Formats: sequence, structure tokens, C-alpha cells
Amino acid sequence: MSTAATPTEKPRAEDFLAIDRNLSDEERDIRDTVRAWVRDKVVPEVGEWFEAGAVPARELAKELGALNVLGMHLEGYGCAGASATAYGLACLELEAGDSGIRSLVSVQGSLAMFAIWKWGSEEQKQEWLPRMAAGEAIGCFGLTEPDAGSDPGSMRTRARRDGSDWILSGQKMWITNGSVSDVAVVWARTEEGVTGFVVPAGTPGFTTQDIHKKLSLRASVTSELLLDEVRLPDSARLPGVSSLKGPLSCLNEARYGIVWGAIGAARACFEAALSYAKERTQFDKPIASFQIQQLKLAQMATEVNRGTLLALHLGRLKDEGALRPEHVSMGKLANVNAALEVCRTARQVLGANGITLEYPVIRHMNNLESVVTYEGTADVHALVLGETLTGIGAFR
Ligand code: TGC
Ligand code: FAD
Repeated sequence: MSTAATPTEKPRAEDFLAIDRNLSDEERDIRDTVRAWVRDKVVPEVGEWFEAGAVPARELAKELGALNVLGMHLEGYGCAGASATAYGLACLELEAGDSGIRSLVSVQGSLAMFAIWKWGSEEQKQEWLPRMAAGEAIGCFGLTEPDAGSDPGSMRTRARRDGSDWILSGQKMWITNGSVSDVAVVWARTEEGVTGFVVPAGTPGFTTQDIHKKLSLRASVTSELLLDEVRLPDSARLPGVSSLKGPLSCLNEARYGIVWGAIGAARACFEAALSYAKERTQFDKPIASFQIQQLKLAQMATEVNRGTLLALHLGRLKDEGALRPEHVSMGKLANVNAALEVCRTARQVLGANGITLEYPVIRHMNNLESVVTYEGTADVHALVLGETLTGIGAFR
């Protein structure tokens, strides 16, 4: 039996379960650096970016490059080669600012850069990765189409050979960073199977169109990619893969970042609710003194801590090389759902103030409606788990 005395220090709202103890000094340093950047550069501005539906993506990309977070979990080619856990902590801090900023980083590092890093030729890696790591070039990842979302295997975008060249035709939809990208990784059906192509901006026949009227992820660029008989040399093809495994392997990386990121949004909403509840007086008392509000705060704190522990566990598995896509599905499903619940609860704690951009909560809440949909909807991840548990696929 343990004889250890009860620790004298009471749990703190910022880190109730003392999860910090499980991080290395290097991980804490990276986390603190990103947190400070978000506090100084994102938090003061993001409400306005959200309201305007415009984000200075190029400027941000350069700053994020200088912070070493673009493709930070990749080795070589100017990438930081940090641990998966450190990358996750960075995602958490970025999304505590706004899901759109984490999206910019996820799409750049985990989707566009990872696709080239994992499946590209040496020339493609040399050409793109150092500039992308520095934030001098922005990338996007075109998988989804108007009629192929959860079922990317039904994509219509095609690439056919023409001599030694390829001709690409089709349309991609809902593409983060689309119109601000210097390079698009576009997935297309070929006779050999689903294949990725590196398409530089400005290639004749390749155009983009932004998607407007969004009420979520407004501090993020979302575009359509239009490919009208785009001629590309064979050197633009990612040579390493010709199956759906190619894009799905990239999604594992980005989904892993979301497992962490969603908890950042939840933490920001919990902190806003806690501080508001202590300051706001009704019936001559701070609303934090009422049992119903305390229950809400207790539930929010529990979900933030539980979600962080889950993310950290998956991070450690990834660093050991033991993380499976099914683990990532469980993490994304659980943490995004939990974060949505925390943000919705926080919004109510703030009363009418909860519906304005003066506070971060409705922005995070609305953003998470995209996060629960992209990178595999909650339903898709539940079905991945269902198939793993029962051995019976229920997608079709
Ligand atoms: P299925 O027959 O199961 O598999 C086809 C091939 O892919 C392999 N595979 C995987 N490989 C790596 N990782 C995974 N998670 C994989 N899942 C499957 C599989 O082994 C097979 O390989 P091979 O070599 O035999 O060909 O495929 P399916 O057509 O039945 O689809 C399965 C399903 C539904 C799970 C999958 O299609 C899916 O995940 N759908 C959701 C689509 C999605 O998540 N789209 C996201 C688009 S990108 C985005 O949203 C970016 S938002 C970013 C931001 O702003 O942050
Ligand atoms: P659908 O697949 O049409 O799904 C509609 C509904 O049906 C959902 O509730 C879904 O869960 C359900 N459903 C579908 N199939 C099944 C089934 N078998 N069983 C039960 N229910 C099912 N894509 C990219 O490629 N690159 C990007 O950068 C990118 N960025 C995005 C940014 C934003 C802001 C958003 C909102 C989306 C982005 N996406 C991107 C697209 C995203 O990945 C898709 O929206 C997502 O995969 C879902 O596809 P869908 O919207 O066509 O919905």
C-alpha cells in the first residue's frame, strides 16, 4: 500500500489533472512558444478575421514557418523533425486560437507536405518541402468533390495519359487554402488507380473559386478547384502510390492533429466560461455560485482533461510507432464531440454575450461544426470503429 502523503497543492483550473507532468521539457517549450504566438498574434485579431471572412493566410504562413510548426513532425527537407506529441501540443494551442489557424497548419503539414514527403519523388520533395516548411509556399489537398465526400472512392476527377504527359479534368470542393495555394496535391482516378498529382498554381486550365457564405471556419480560406484539361508532365505524379491508401494515409496524420486541436477550442471556451461565471452577477451573486453553473463548469473541465489525456495517449502511441488509424478514428470522434459539447455549454454560460464575437465561444462552436464534418464525419469514424469491433463493414 502506498504511504505517500496527499499532495498539498490543490488542482488548478488550467491543468486540473497535472497533465503537464507527463510532458518533457522540450514538449513544454514548444507548447509555450506556440501558445505565446497565438496569444499575441491570433487572439487579438481573429474575431475580426472571422467577421470579415478573410484571413491573412500568406502572412500567417510565414510566421508559422518561422515558428517551425509547418510539417514539424516530418524529418528532413527543412522540417523540424519534432515528436508527434509535440506536434499535437502545437495543434492544441493553435486551435485554442481558432480552428481555421490549425486548419491552415494541418493542411499544409499533414496533408499537402505529408503527401509529397511520403509518396513523392526526391525531386518533388526538394522542390516543395523546404519552401513549404518555411511558409514561403502554401499547399492544399484536393480529395473531396461535389459528389464524393465521405466516399472519396467515387471521385470523378480523372487523369489520362497523353504521350509522356497527363491530362487532368475534374472538380474538387471544400478545399482549405485552395485559392491561396502555390501548389495543390490533387487526387485523381487513373487506369492504375487513385493517384496524386502536384499541380502548381498558374498551370493552364487550373483555376480556383472561393466558397462564400460560410458560418463556420470563417478565418480560413475554403475553395473549389477546377481542372479543365490540365496538362502535366509525368514528373508531377506522386510515384509512390496508386490507390486510395495514398490520400487516406495523409488523412490519418491530419486527423491525429484534430484529436489534439479540438481540445484547444474546448479549453478556450471553458476558460472563457469560468472567467465569465466568476465576474457576472445575477440575483446579487456571481453566477459561478449557482449549482447549475458549477455543474456545467465541472463537466467542461472534466471533458477538457479527459480529451487531453486521450490525445496524449495517442501521441505517445504514435511516437512509439504503435498508432493505428482506428485509434485515430476513436480519438477524433470522441474529442470533437466532447469539444462541441463543451463549447455549446460555455455559450449558454455566457448568456447573450455568448452569441457575439466579443467572446470566443460562438466562433469556436461554429468552427467545430466543420471540424466534426471534415477529415471524416463523426458517422464515418463511428463506422470505422463499428467495423473494427464487429468485423462487419456498414459503409455500404
Ligand atoms: P477501403 O476499401 O476501406 O480502403 C481503400 C484502401 O485504402 C486503405 N485504407 C487506409 N490506408 C491508410 N489509412 C487509412 N485510414 C485507411 N483506410 C483505408 C485500405 O487498406 C485500402 O488499401 P489498398 O492498398 O487495399 O487499396 O476504402 P473505402 O472506399 O471503403 O473507404 C473507407 C472510408 C469510408 C473509411 C474512407 O473512404 C474515409 O475515410 N472517408 C472519409 C473521407 C474523408 O475523411 N475525407 C477528408 C478529406 S480532406 C479534409 O477534409 C481536409 S479538412 C482539413 C482541415 O482544414 O483541417
Ligand atoms: P457527405 O459525405 O455527403 O455526408 C452527408 C451526411 O451523410 C453526413 O452526416 C455523413 O456522416 C452521412 N453519411 C455519409 N456516408 C454515410 C454512411 N455510409 N453511413 C452513414 N452516414 C453516412 N476536403 C478536402 O479534400 N480537402 C480539404 O482541404 C477540405 N477542407 C474542408 C474545409 C471545410 C471548412 C469543410 C466544411 C470541408 C472540407 N473538406 C475538405 C471536405 C470534407 O472532408 C467533407 O465535407 C467531408 O468528408 C464530408 O463529405 P460531404 O460534405 O460531401 O458529406
